[in-house]
Amino acid sequence: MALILKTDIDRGDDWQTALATLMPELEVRDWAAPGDPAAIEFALVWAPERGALGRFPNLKAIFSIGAGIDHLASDPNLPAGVPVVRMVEPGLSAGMVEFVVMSALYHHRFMLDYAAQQRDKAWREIAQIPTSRRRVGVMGLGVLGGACAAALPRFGFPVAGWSRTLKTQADVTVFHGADGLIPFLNRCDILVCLLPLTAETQGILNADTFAALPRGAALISVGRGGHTVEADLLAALDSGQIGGATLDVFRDEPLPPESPFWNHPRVVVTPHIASMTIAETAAEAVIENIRRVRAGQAPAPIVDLARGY
Ligand code: NDP
Ligand code: OXD
Repeated sequence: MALILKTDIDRGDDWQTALATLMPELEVRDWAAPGDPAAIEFALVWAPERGALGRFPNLKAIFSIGAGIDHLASDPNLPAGVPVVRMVEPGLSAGMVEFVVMSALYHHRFMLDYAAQQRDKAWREIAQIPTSRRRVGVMGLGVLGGACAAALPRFGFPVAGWSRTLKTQADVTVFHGADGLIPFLNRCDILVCLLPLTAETQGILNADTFAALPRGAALISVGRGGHTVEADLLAALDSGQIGGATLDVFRDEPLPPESPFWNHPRVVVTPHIASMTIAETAAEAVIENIRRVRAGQAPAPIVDLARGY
């Protein structure tokens, strides 16, 4: 029984160790040295080259190393009939909650203004407002968005969420579908995007969306770069319609040196690190799924490739 592993960051050893600890009989092969392709039953991958998974004729499941599966769904030659399983693991959720709460507090406490004041050596107090008057909205109430929407009320923020289908969640005002979008946006002083990238969500952070937010709202973009129409965001930042943004994901990654976001005074740029899969905890989810498949059960959660998430 062999698994082929492709990570994009230098985490190969973490995975090898974590998988070997839980299932010593699983042979983990490196992407660059797959050996006999017919022996590979499982793939654990991040951003494989298009068509490359087709090399393995006996694949029983494809595990995405990340929660997002757009890196797989965009492959027109993905092996047919092989379930694609997205990553749900506690380390990834915990990291995203940390990042989103930190970023919401950063904008709430005017830290962009204080960073500018520090550069100018200006000692000036900005009147503080309570979190109860700063409304946060989370686009996407799935595993990660739902966890963030659950954490934010603990700081006193009134929280709303928007999803494709109707959800219920304690302490969260819920909106859904196309009809729910504008009413949702109208009450977001801080907007968090944690949608998957699909045909429907591509370009969803655009001029119309920004115009529906209260003036001066902050954006925390942690889903995918393809959600944002970057020219529209720059225009909204420059006009003050968007007061500040934390951008972790971009259309082109790494963000090119010439991007205006790097030096924009109202933008915090991070290199797609809002949350990272932790091999130690994620290996448990992968091994549990391998056990399920070997027992004749379906792995979970399987992605609906037609829907895109
Ligand atoms: P889930 O699949 O659990 O949740 C997706 C949510 O988005 C669901 O609530 C879904 O609605 C909603 N949604 C999907 N399409 C639409 C639509 N057209 N309109 C409204 N709502 C929609 O995903 P996760 O929470 O696990 O992950 C979300 C994304 O976060 C990933 O796809 C990835 O792109 C990104 N990510 C970014 C990271 C980073 O470091 N920056 C790290 C990890 C993930 P419904 O509930 O009705 O199905
Ligand atoms: C993910 C990511 O999808 O890291 O998990 O972006």
